[in-house]
Amino acid sequence: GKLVIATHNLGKLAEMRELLQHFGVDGVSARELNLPEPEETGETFVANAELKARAAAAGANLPALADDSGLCVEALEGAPGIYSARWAGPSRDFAVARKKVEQALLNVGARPPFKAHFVCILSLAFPDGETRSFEGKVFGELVFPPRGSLVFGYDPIFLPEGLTKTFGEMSLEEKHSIPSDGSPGLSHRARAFQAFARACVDNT
Ligand code: ITT
Repeated sequence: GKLVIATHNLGKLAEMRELLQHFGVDGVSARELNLPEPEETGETFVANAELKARAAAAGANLPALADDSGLCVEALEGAPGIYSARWAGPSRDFAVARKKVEQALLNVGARPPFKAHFVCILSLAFPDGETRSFEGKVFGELVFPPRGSLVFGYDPIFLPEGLTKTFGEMSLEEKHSIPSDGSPGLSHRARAFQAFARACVDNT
């Protein structure tokens, strides 16, 4: 069977494709199918992930997997949170978004360590509307100036707890490794995929 990867974000698409390969699943993206991008009107990660998954499943008449994710900064009371993509403006310039986070921290007089976490909600929806969601989180701190050449979103400013490299300095394999002994993977997205995989196994 085919699965729609319900995202229009190319950085995310690359990561979701790679993570799905761990489970031998291939997907076709919402972009490739020319599915319209639904407006993210939800007030939570779960609401937005479910809205995107349901729209794609209905549009393609296939199961669809959506990801709603974002960066939550403690000193900013969880911002940018569900607005993480929108902080990059209509042209989706994340150099601008990263600067905005730094400026916002200055504005509130925050001092390092700038504690933050990434959240990823994965929602799987079926054409009949049935939907299931899974969560992954990773905690760490923000560093300025940004570090690394992999410049997907907020990766160059996020240093995961206990490590010395930012997500921007890691290869995709490092960021997404899913240990075979069942211990948690590194990224929020890897962890959400692990929760997803566990639920599939429990159901068989
Ligand atoms: P779709 O809705 O089409 O999937 P989007 O970019 O609008 O794409 P979101 O609303 O979920 O997706 O926005 C989440 C933003 O958070 C995303 O644009 C990234 O910039 C950022 N983000 C999420 N996961 C990230 C990661 O692993 N590394 C860096 N930034 C990330």
